[in-house]
Amino acid sequence: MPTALVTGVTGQDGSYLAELLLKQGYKVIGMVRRTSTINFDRIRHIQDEIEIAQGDLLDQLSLISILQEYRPQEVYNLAAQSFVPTSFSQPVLTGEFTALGVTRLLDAIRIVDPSIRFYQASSSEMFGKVREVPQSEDTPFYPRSPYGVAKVYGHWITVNYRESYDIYACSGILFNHESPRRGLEFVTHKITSGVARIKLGLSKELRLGNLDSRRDWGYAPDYVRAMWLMLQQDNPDDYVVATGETHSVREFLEESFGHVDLDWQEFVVQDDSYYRPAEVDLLVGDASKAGRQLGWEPSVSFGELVRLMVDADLEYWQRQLKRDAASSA
Ligand code: NAP
Ligand code: F7E
Repeated sequence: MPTALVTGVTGQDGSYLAELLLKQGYKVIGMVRRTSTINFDRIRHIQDEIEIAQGDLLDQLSLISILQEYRPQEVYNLAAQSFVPTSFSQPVLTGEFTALGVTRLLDAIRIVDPSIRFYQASSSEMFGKVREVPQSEDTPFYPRSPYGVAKVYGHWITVNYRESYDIYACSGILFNHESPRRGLEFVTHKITSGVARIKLGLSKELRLGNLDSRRDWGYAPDYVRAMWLMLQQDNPDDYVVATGETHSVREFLEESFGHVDLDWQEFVVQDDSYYRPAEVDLLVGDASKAGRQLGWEPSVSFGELVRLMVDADLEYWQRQLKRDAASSA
């Protein structure tokens, strides 16, 4: 039974990847950092099937110890400070987690067992002010946030360890991918949760920033499959993972409010506080290399993604309402 270590297992992608690896017959070690309150909401259903290991990307010795204890064959580095606005307010901490954390983990691999296969969660945010449309593995980077800058560092240090130490290290340049497990602060889940609350009479408005920016939005479970495929090839390489379609935040609003027969313009309030110091205006990926070499393709369309997220939020808030009614009865 192969062993895989997943950092960031409590996050959106970590939880879906852990499920996929369990299905493939792996022993899964999920690395979690110590918090005063346990935050296992996304992995509660598989908590008994995976092993939890305490570690932190800020602490090199904890990474070395985990590798020595569990001897994984594959390491997926999904942990990061992943919210772009927080990277503007906490740029140094973002660099520590999202940039230097990658070096700490790669160096732990080099010291403990350089035959470990390594996946780095790189991001389309590295393309930032895009140099070409669509963006592929050959598009030059121009990050527009401390998060994007940190991810560029993480990407190149992964390439550097591959070339310097012959480590099987891959960088997956993933475009935005979403699901009902997406953090509530990201625009897609903020919108679909807002739509559900408005439909059920729990909210009256939804405050948002820039509605013009365009993203290439896919479905997270599809994207973790690409991560796994990258580590099953003969040679390590870097891949763009995307749907190839781009939509504006405004189109996301039209689709999600439309799904519950509401007009978004009656509820959305534009709020300057959600604008960023520098914006990424347009992202759309060319995933043809992943298609050719990994046999990967997305399975969920933009419309399906929006509808499944709205439906999941409607179900969630209906359940909360029933619970509240039962407890007050
Ligand atoms: P997420 O939901 O924000 O999860 C991030 C994970 O990182 C959480 O489990 C978090 O743990 C953990 N973490 C943060 N700092 C840590 C530290 N110092 N030590 C150990 N763990 C730490 O992110 P996601 O959407 O699943 O994304 C996964 C990865 O892909 C991230 O690296 C992200 O930057 C990258 N990415 C995401 C997308 C996307 O569209 N989702 C696209 C491209 C790249 P806690 O639960 O303790 O906070
Ligand atoms: O913003 C606009 C905002 O925060 C998308 C992360 O997973 O994907 C994610 O980064 C767009 C931006 O995602 C609000 O200005 C408008 O243009 O959902 P987001 P992101 O910044 O694209 C990449 C690939 C990652 O790697 C990151 O880790 O939506 N927007 N109004 C808003 N965004 C938010 N969050 N909240 C608003 O109210």
